[in-house]
Amino acid sequence: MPIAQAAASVALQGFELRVLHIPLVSPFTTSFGTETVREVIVVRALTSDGDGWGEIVTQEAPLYSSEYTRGAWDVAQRFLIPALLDQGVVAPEHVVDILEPFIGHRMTKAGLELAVLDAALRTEGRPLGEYLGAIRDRVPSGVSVGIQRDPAALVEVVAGYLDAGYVRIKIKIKPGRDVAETAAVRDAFGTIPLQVDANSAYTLADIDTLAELDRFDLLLIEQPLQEDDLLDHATLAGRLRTPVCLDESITSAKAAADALALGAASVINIKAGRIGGYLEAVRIHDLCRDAGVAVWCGGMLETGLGRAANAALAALPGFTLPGDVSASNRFYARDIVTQPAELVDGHIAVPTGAGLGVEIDPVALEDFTVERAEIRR
Ligand code: NPG
Repeated sequence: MPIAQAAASVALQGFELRVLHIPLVSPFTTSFGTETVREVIVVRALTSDGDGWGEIVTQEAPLYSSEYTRGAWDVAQRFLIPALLDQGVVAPEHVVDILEPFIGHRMTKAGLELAVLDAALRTEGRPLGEYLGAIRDRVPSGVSVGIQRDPAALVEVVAGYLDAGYVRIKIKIKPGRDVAETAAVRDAFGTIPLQVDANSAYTLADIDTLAELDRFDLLLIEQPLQEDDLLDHATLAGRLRTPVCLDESITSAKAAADALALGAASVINIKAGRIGGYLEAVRIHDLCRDAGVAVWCGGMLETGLGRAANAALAALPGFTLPGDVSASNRFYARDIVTQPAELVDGHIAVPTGAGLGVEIDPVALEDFTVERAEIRR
């Protein structure tokens, strides 16, 4: 179901970029490191009809992928924003074509596209969910749980999220912190919907360990091997009963089609940042739906801006598994929007207002800003 009706064009006057440092409520540990503060770039598109907001989900260091905040900060100001401002009047659907000559930098492109899209949809009074093709007004909410001190501590943290109402648990794993952790959660909570995420931490030499996870009836194992290990993922998928889901490897709709054709994955995690925007996300959704492949919406510790957009995306019909679309307070004591996402009955509401459907809290935005730049036509 491609975008039914294109959005209005906007007359771009400039962009404001801000690097924010937002403290996390608790440290978040993955196979590639521990975060205690979320560093993120907030984008404001300045147009003749009003502002639009987006977010660039890079992290401080290139540990999840090759992108990182200072690289995004540079490429946005040096190349991507000037290319958009050169055009003057821009339709959101053309942002990707205008930026296409610049290789990679998908998270930065996604943040810029979202800001232009938000500005256009706000002008029209049209909600993002409606524009993308959402069919639900709320989405089931899963939570991603970082690596803890030991299995007992993990069980305690998971218990808290289950009490809060999260409908699916994902635990982060890495070599040596996998089978015992998964067993502890299964033993403690029985048949809850459970999946694991390795963030590329294994190789095919670990196949026997990964096969041990088969006995836990997981929904899926996410990104066990490296980003460019498509063939190895296909080999692994042939040896596991647990469905293999790809995240880091899926950098575009083309990459998704290739992964499916190779048998490297049977489930796809869709993150708009990783693939260059919400419009590319719809393309992956559509091709997976046509192929009968389940997708779910990943998360990148988004602020209330990206969280609102993710809820809208996850409301499309092909998102048949709960996503990492959790409440704002899973990560933040204070968000930068006035209506942070809340968990109600295990779900997150899809915003109904125009564009992203959330408003910036200007005081919070200012308080978290560590650097600001403005680029005008
Ligand atoms: O709920 O926003 C969330 C976080 C979900 O675990 C999560 N994200 O590998 O999927 C991931 C991981 C991540 C977060 C990766 C930030 C990179 C940056």
